[in-house]
Amino acid sequence: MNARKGREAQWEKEGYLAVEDLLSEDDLAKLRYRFDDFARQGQYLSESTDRFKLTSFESISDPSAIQGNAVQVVAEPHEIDGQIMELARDSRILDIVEIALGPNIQLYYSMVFMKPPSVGNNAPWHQDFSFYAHTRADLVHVQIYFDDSTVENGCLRIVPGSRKLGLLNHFKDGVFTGELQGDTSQYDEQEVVLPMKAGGMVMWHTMTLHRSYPNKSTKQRRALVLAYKNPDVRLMGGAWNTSAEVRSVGLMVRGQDPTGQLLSAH
Ligand SMILES: O=C(O)CCC(=O)C(=O)O
Repeated sequence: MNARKGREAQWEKEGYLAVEDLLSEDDLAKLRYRFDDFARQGQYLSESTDRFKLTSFESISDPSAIQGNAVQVVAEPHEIDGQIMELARDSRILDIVEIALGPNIQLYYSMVFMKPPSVGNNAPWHQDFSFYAHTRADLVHVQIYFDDSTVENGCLRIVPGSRKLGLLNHFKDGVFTGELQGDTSQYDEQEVVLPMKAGGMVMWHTMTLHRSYPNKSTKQRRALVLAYKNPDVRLMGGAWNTSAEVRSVGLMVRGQDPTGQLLSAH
């Protein structure tokens, strides 16, 4: 089986792909500088903005840890940085995304995701689709690592094949929690731990169950997250089968939008 066929088979069966050595050391160096810049800009903010999501780390007792606010998320960095925009359109990434979505690919959103040393965030089991229901689950998330992502600094953990479970319950007492509810022990047992070297990428299906632990190491873990979708998949909202439904949102990065929605007037 050639590499592409092997990846297609793994994607179909397991709902994730891990690709090492996607970016070169040069690619990484250019963007690490930019990530440092984002972290510095965050130091001047006293509260989160639409662009910078700060997390307060004051309660952490480890004296070597960051104290006070630190940037955890930079939203839509491709809008403010040409190199990140270029990366979102990079054929090395899109060739992998094409395995999941086919030839027409839309960038849905982007995010710089930082896990500072000793404090980075805990993400319990969840399916990304629970955050943004669409008319079909033809969406993927890509994480590109700018530092080694290790067991110690809170690497990604996924449940292979879980995309086929459909959407599971993330509600408690009628309120959305962003976290899988109920007994999760069967998923704990099935999880695959995915440490990756800087320059590698993981792609997972929007229904694939995943989680990560906080960063317990002294090393930061920075990643660029790119969410892509098939352009004929529509965000649910309004009347789903009429022209009044919510319009497709995003930037075409490969192929065409067969629905014409991005150009249509309604
Ligand atoms: O990489 C992580 O630590 C968690 C990422 C995650 O859960 C997500 O992007 O949905």
